[in-house]
Amino acid sequence: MKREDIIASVKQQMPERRWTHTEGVMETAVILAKRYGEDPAKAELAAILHDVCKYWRVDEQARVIRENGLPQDLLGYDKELWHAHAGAWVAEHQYGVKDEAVLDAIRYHTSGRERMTKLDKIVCLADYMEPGRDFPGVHNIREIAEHSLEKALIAGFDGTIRFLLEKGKRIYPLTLFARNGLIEELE
Ligand code: DGI
Ligand code: FE
Ligand code: FE
Ligand code: FE
Repeated sequence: MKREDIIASVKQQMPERRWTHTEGVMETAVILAKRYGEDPAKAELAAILHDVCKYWRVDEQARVIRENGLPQDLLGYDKELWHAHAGAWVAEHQYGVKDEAVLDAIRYHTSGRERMTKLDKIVCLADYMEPGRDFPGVHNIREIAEHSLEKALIAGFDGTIRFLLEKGKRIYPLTLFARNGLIEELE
């Protein structure tokens, strides 16, 4: 599917404020791609589709995971994790995205994963720091992102892990692997 058609279709599946977020992620992902030497077109395509399933009913998201052999363990963790994996499946099968690197960046944009690719890092970080985000610590993440993709993303995951601890929620193991992997890369 063409870029414009994908945009029109994705936009229609979410409330206006979520589309504004998506535009922020697109813009930020392109800036980060140029800054860190990744393909801006891939970063933008992953950004366009990263939250495509975010406003689907949760039972629909769960169905995509159940019926297509996606990791079933996700269903035992927070529902917020589901839209990323379901979204990658939808990007491939409903929007015809073939590029595995783009699909991975969508798939792991929430949890992260061990040994994240540069594209994974860019999309996940853009999601944390796009201009519309306003949570304690976001300014710090934007500043760190001027010089280190890894350090900025660690700061992002640290915030998410703290949030999950405070809420008494489970942490999906990939998030811990992602953070460990990023720290290892800096050593
Ligand atoms: O979809 P967005 O709101 O743009 O952002 P996202 O896809 O990064 O989702 C973030 C939410 O996911 C955040 O509120 C925390 C929640 N979450 C629940 N369990 C986990 C988790 N995030 C991570 N990284 N790891 C988890 O185990
Ligand atoms: Fe998301
Ligand atoms: Fe995220
Ligand atoms: Fe998002």
